[in-house]
Amino acid sequence: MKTKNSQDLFEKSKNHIAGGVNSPVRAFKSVGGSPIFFKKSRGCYLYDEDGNKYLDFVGSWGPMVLGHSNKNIINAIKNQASKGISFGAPTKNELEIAKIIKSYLPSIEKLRMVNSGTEATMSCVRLARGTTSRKKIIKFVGCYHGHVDSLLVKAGSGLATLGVPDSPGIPEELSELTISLPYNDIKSLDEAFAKFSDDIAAVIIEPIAGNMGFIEPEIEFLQHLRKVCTDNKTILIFDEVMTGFRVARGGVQELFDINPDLTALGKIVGGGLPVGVYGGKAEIMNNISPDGPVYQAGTLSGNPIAVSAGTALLKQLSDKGIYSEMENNAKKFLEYTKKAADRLGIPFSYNVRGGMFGFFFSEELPQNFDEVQKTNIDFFSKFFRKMLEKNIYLPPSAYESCFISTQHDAEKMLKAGKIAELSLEEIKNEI
Ligand code: KE4
Repeated sequence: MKTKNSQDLFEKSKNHIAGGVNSPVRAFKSVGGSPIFFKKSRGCYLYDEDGNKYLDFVGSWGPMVLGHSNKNIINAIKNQASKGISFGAPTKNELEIAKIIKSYLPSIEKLRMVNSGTEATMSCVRLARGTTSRKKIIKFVGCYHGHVDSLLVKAGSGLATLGVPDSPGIPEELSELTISLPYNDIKSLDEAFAKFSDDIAAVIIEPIAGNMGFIEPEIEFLQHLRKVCTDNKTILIFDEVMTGFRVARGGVQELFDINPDLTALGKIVGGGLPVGVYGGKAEIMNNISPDGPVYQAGTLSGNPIAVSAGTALLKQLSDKGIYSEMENNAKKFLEYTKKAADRLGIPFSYNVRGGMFGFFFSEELPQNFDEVQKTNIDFFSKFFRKMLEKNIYLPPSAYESCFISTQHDAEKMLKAGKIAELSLEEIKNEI
């Protein structure tokens, strides 16, 4: 496959943009090779600068749940742009999208729009601390909530110990306020609450984890988490930036019927434009300025064009049947690939919910980050590169999840399974 133009663009970009990319995962560092520069997209396909066409399993990391270049979203963007780009003042567009979001996620009584998932989770953390006058936060190892200082924290040495920075530039004094626990582990959660209960402002979790590969929680773990937060007056934050409108229209909270106190949203809610949202119980959200003392603001928050794109997308989710259809289509790819892997003696496990799925080169599905690290990460990189050569664009990291759209029909997904079989046959001796 010719990718010379992409390679040249990457070399040039590295002289002007940090790492040559505007977000680290795009640089292909964990899978090797040079990143692909795209110039066009349509439906379930991406087109690169060398004229190659790819079946897209990344979907801009989630937003493209209706496929690329959805005509209603493009028309909404054009229509709003012709009237005005940004006013820095309230618009009725923001009222309209707020009502739609609340109708899809009824645990959200009041919300605030921001410009990214990171801003949404960062605001949830500050609001939780401001509301409870407590300082500590619990998160889970392998969950990613954006590049928020308080949440870029590695687990401490033992279980339920104070966190340590996961990046230079974050003071230990701040990281020590975050406790990072193993996902799906009720025992360490109870230990942390026993140790710090009266100072835990919030627990933040990806209610289905998508940033350590696709890891589903045990329902008992999530139910216990809800109970222990209620009992300790700790605010439960569901980070549904990835899972909102993705695994089900109402996210994981609809899927498992468990309501958080606050929810962070992003990705799909902006229709591909920069939008984040946080919201939840009115009694908590009323603490946000200007009505309350907890400060949060944003020049372009609720931007009319971004909100119009998000509204146009959300309005097309009226038929919840698209989620079971996407799940069934994803299974066409996954089951075919699993059968091929079994025939070739390659350990392969997978999981899927709605339009989101993940797979691991391991016999059993991992239940937490430590188990993910024991899967064959190196073989994933080989599989990624082989699939890319055959025009299938997987997420360039074993620690990500795959996202499909309503445009990824059964025929295309079955064809992708056959390409995966060919790919596995060509690299089976490298396992
Ligand atoms: P953004 O600030 O990137 O809009 O959202 C941060 C975020 C928050 N919460 C969850 C659960 C997320 O998955 C994300 C961002 N996801 C990554 C993909 N794993 C975005 C891709 C990237 O960082 O380039």
